[in-house]
Amino acid sequence: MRIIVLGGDGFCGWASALRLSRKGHDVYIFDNLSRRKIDKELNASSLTPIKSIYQRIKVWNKINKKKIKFYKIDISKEILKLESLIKKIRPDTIVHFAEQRSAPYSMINLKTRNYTLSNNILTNNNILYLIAKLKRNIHLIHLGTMGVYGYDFSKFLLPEGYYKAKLFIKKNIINTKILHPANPGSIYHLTKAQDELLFQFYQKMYGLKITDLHQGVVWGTNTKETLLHPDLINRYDYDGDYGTVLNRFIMQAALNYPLTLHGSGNQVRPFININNTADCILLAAQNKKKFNEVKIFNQLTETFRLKNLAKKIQKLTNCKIMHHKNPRIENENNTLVAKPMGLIELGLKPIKLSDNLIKNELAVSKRYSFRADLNKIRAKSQWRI
Ligand code: NAD
Ligand code: USQ
Repeated sequence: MRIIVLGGDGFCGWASALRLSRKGHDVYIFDNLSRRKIDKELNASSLTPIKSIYQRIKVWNKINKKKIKFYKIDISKEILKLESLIKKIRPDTIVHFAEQRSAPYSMINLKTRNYTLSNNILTNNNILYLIAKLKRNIHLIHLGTMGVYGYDFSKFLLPEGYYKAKLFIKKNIINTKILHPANPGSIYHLTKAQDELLFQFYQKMYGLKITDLHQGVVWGTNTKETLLHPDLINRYDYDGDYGTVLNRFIMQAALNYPLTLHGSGNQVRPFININNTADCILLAAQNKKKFNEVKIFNQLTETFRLKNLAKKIQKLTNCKIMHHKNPRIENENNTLVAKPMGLIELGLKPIKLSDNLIKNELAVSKRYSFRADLNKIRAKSQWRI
């Protein structure tokens, strides 16, 4: 297949692009390198020494039969360039990672709120519009988030996107199927909820084939492919704005920095390893089924209560755990029951967080600990205005 990977220079996109290429697909990466620019703006950088996109691709193309091509393009703005590239490449599938993905960054101030809103919604609308306009049978696979469900009322197994519902209107009952009510906890998560409506709209109006992957927090660094050469190393965010909780805890434990637990630590969150992210993208791309609605898969492999996650790492490393005043406005006592039903049906083999995998990640952090800036660890972005 010919597959365009939007946002293929990022953490999940790079790992997935290499997996698709190694499996024999023709891969075209589109990215505006905004994530690297935000690193400069925040004066932060990946713990691992990631190479430029040009060097990464040069090395990959030397060691792999299938070559990857890179185009620098802003999907939210350069619509004419996007259209001509899609016409030229004639992709079977477009995988869409190209959004501002940090909840804390989206809450720093009005400028980052507005940037996140416009960037994320416009990238989606542009790509959906062009697929509809060009009338090509292109499968759009979008990276969404488990966070659209919210974390307030999942006592029962979460459905994959939709509920069968009875709507009570006075004495009448309407039997129907509805999207799970959106319950975002940050401006970033809100853009993913808005994305869901865009997908419903374009599917209903123009019959587009769309898969929306509701992914949990991704952890880990390298994949089978990024390990093939040091210049292919994947990004490792650890700073207070972009680092996600499990990778941050592992990095902190490796550097003897007390783990930064927000509030009570009773929050439960969904998790998935970066290797499984790449697996899910491949499975979704190879899914030949026709669907008459937007297909939603919950892309997680397990859930953890954060304080238990911290204790698991403490048991291995003897690190300290520190409860910080929670910088976010969030329910600190939620329940969450979720499983990747659809992806398992497609063939996903879940990777679970084991002591050995934690030790591997600790080793990555220790190896690059000399690059860490400890002043960047504390979360600074505040949800309160
Ligand atoms: P990332 O920031 O590392 O990668 C995103 C990439 O998209 C970057 O390379 C960035 O430069 C590019 N990009 C952003 N806006 C663009 C635009 N307008 N035009 C072209 N390129 C643009 O993020 P990630 O962690 O790889 O996440 C990828 C996707 O997966 C995001 O949509 C995110 O919401 C979703 N996701 C990530 C996680 C996670 O834990 N990392 C979890 C669930 C869902
Ligand atoms: N947290 C801590 N300590 C930290 C960092 C975070 O206790 O040092 C807590 C947060 O308060 C929150 C939880 O850990 O309760 C998760 O935070 P996170 O930063 O790991 O993840 P989140 O902000 O939810 O966002 C990440 C990705 C986002 C993706 C989302 C999946 O950045 O792109 O959509 O995970 S989900 O969580 O399912 O919404």
